[in-house]
Amino acid sequence: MTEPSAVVTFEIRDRVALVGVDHPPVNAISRDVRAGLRDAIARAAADPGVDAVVLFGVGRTFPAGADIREFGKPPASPILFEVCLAIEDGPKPVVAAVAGTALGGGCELALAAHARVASAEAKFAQPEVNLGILPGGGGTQRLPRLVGMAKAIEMNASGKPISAEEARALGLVDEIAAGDLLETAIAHAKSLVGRPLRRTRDLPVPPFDRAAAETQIAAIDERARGQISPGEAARMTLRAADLAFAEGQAAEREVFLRLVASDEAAALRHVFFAEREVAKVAKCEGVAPRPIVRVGVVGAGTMGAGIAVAFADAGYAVTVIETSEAALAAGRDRIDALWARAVASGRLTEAEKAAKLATLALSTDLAALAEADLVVEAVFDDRDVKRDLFAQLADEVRADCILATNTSYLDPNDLAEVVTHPDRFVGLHFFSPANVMRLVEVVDGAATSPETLATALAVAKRLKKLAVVVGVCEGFVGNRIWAAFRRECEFLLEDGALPEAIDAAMEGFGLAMGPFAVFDLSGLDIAWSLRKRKAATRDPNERYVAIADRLCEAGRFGRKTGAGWYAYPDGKKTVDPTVTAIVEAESAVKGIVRRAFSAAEIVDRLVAVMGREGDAILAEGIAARASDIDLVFVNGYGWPPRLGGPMFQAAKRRS
Ligand code: 3H9
Repeated sequence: MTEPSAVVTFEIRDRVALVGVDHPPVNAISRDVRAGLRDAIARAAADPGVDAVVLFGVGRTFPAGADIREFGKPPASPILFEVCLAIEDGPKPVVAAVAGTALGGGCELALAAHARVASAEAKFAQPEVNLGILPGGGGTQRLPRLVGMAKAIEMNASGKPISAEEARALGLVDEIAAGDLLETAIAHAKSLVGRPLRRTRDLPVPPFDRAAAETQIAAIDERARGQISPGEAARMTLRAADLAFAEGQAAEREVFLRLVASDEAAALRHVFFAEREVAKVAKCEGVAPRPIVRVGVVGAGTMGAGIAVAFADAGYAVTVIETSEAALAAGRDRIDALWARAVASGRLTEAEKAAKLATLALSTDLAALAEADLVVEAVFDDRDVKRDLFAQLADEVRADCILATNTSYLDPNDLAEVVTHPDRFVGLHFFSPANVMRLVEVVDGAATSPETLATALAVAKRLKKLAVVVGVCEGFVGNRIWAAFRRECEFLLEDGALPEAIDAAMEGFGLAMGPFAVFDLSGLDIAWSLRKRKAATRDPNERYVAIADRLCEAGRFGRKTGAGWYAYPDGKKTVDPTVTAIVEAESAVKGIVRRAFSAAEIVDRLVAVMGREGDAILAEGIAARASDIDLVFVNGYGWPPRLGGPMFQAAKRRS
């Protein structure tokens, strides 16, 4: 027997050994936890004063999974499935007492116990697929034996949690504790003493419809859009029906080791830790956010309506301001339409929608914001319009009200000049549709106080958004890198690639839609008018590609005009020889000899340019970390998490 573990507690109460995992903050199952559990189980088995074991998590949660920081390093003994087997094989009943979140390896520990008692608010999930892997502690083989094949495939492939109540209905939980969880688990454990142990691995997989399971798996592959782990998790779960447990366990281990070493898993781990890091903002350390209850949204166009819905959905009291009754009515209709969509998809009932609309305050008078704690401006992206508005707002709102701009391209420091308290001024750059897109760039202006920034971050969290703090520069992080990317796409065009080849390369790389298809979807006219506005001040030595201008001059503004980088006969995207001719003619005008580009070359060039722009952003202090930039693209620009983001990809290519 080794020394008592620092991360696994052991106590005997009333002839029951209480084995607690004590590894804050989430009791992740590190090597020391695994060794501690193995030793504690052996100690309980050997002690004649112990009849049964209760396994629990010290503090707020049952283990929330294997320790992700160990992935990517050589496996350290004992490995999780050995610990699970030690629990299951032991001579004395082991009951898992589950509070909080039994996730991943934590759920697998519970599956290996002889019974499970949960608190009412406990949750169970196998979220390994979100990290590009599959359950590696026997979860693919034990779960179907307890909950049936269809549900086990769903849980292992989706990673979605189920409640304690659902777990009880499925047979995953034996008892929900009405009172104290540990006391209930102790009583449950005592009730099992002297009875044959119910070992999950010895249970047969309940009969199921194999054809339905295969259809389910095909749908999982389809939805995964190139991510391999969900399909792998589903298929390995299905094999539980065909293999003896030990064989299934060995097969699961083999796939686990392959997946954990994959590019997909490395990228998804990067995103996981990036999401934890992004919340750490040095300027706000130890700073308490202000309480925010009443929120004003000025402007109820597409952005403003989405922003108002996002705030109302998060429970804020929202007042929407427009310039006229007609504009207000149109804004209200837009908001109504967004909630109607939620009703159509079953996320909201008609009654809930009506209640939300009823609580929304609408006004054409800025004085209606006199008591607002926060006002978000989402009016036309024009400097004079916004400065006028903020100057007026500053007179109407309380002196402690936070003012936020949703500008995409204007300089927030310039806008802040007109307000009386620039320390209460911040950028909240939402992405469209604002009630759906997870990203918000929180723009930390020159005068923004730590308290204002901390409040903006707390608000974003309550909106369930992913907030990335950025500094002031044109386009902030996302649009600035996107502009560099767009420029490089156009250089490629002029140098010899065609739009469809660039799109195919980027889709092959993993983006859901190639850049030119995206340009067509969002429309080419706004960028065109921006280019025209800047034409007079453009550096004549700067390389300028006029192909997009030629398309716009021909009235090709993208999908909305039926033609752009592609033609859309009957709405179907089609390569258009007219575009090919325009592209080739522009190369000829510049005397460029067009050459062929391989898909790999296109991807490398585009990723490299994003990486370089990102490096410049980091050097200027506009973003705090490369991983923050990656989150901008994963959450605001449709980059699949399995690619890790442009900075991750650029670094990978450099190494
Ligand atoms: C697995 O189990 C594989 C097995 O099947 C097979 C193995 C062979 N490991 O999110 P938070 C850290 S795969 C290490 O802000 P919350 C996190 O980095 C795993 N560290 O808290 C952060 O650290 P810091 C399957 C972890 O309350 C701190 O804990 N499990 C782990 O908002 C707080 O995290 C999962 O995928 C971990 N497993 O949410 C669950 N988990 O303070 C992943 C967290 O230094 N975890 N940390 O930045 C979660 O989903 C959330 O963290 C959780 C808590 C819901 C638990």
